[in-house]
Amino acid sequence: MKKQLEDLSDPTKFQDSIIIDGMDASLLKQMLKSMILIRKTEQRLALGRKNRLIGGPVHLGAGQEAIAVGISQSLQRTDRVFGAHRSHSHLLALNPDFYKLFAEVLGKSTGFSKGMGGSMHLYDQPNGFYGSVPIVAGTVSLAVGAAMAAKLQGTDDVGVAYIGDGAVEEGVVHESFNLAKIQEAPMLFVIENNLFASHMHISLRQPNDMISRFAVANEIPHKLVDGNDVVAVFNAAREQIADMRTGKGPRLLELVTYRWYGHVDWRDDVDVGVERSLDDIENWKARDPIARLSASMLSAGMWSEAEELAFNKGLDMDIAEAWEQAMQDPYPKGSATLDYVYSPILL
Ligand SMILES: Cc1ncc(C[n+]2csc(CCOP(=O)(O)OP(=O)(O)O)c2C)c(N)n1
Ligand SMILES: [Mg+2]
Repeated sequence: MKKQLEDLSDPTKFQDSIIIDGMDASLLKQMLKSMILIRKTEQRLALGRKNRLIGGPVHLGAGQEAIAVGISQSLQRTDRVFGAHRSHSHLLALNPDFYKLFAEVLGKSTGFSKGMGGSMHLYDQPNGFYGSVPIVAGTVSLAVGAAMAAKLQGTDDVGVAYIGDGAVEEGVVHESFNLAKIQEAPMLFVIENNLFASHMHISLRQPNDMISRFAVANEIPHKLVDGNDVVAVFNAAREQIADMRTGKGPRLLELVTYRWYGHVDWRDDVDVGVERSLDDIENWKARDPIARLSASMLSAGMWSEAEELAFNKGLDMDIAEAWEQAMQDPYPKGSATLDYVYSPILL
């Protein structure tokens, strides 16, 4: 395999603090807190799955939080964001309501999709999250349609699709790149290149590890960034989204990252492929997007250990309370399937 990602895919690199010069302190705090909230929410989900309290599978994105958090700072509520099977972070970066996520994953009527969807069918349109589905690449063309609609409606809204390196192996993604370009749709293709699709490393699936080559093929301007550096993600996305809002057409952002857990559920030592060693996982944990931002802010005097301790403590309590509440919440009534899933109209 041709290795065009070079250092970005080497887990022993980029483990230090990140560059935050010129960044607004309150924005950095907001991004740090958002990443911690997503991490802790997913850790609670991991525990719920381990204890068999959650019935369906959960795909956790611990280690990848900087991507959704960095991008979402430049989004507005009327934008149209689409995810897939690993989308807790995509939703929580827009709406940090972990209680509604817990309720959804537990199948309760108070959840984001009224308990009818679970972890892989999330929906929060009022906050810009148009939906996620388990079908890999299943939402990408829908996102392009939503972006085209935003343009036709004369708004400055944009479409966003989070796409894995594995999803790019679905033909519809390439049709979507082409259509977005030919229509100059305000569409941001976010490639979360975590080097794996289920248990298979990218070297076993593709001749080249850099997904941005497909942007070149479709003449879509693109950027390739360290996905574990939230400031780098923020800056790249801000520039691209500003261009899209002023009618400059689609953009592609490739973020190189890694997931800490295995493909599905709470263990990191199952479904590992030949290339995923426990050493790699430890090295990638040292490239933790949260620890790197926290270290930079601590040394710049923008954040203190006491502040971090107090924030973590308060959040742990809120998460524990939300989990207990969601556990006690009711399941949907049987009639909910006709109200929200199947049409009650018999043709
Ligand atoms: C159309 C389709 N094919 C296969 C699967 C099984 N599947 C679920 S996730 C996944 C891997 C996806 O990899 P990637 O897009 O890189 O996302 P990641 O899991 O790394 O976040 C596969 C093959 C599926 N859900 N849908
Ligand atoms: Mg992947």
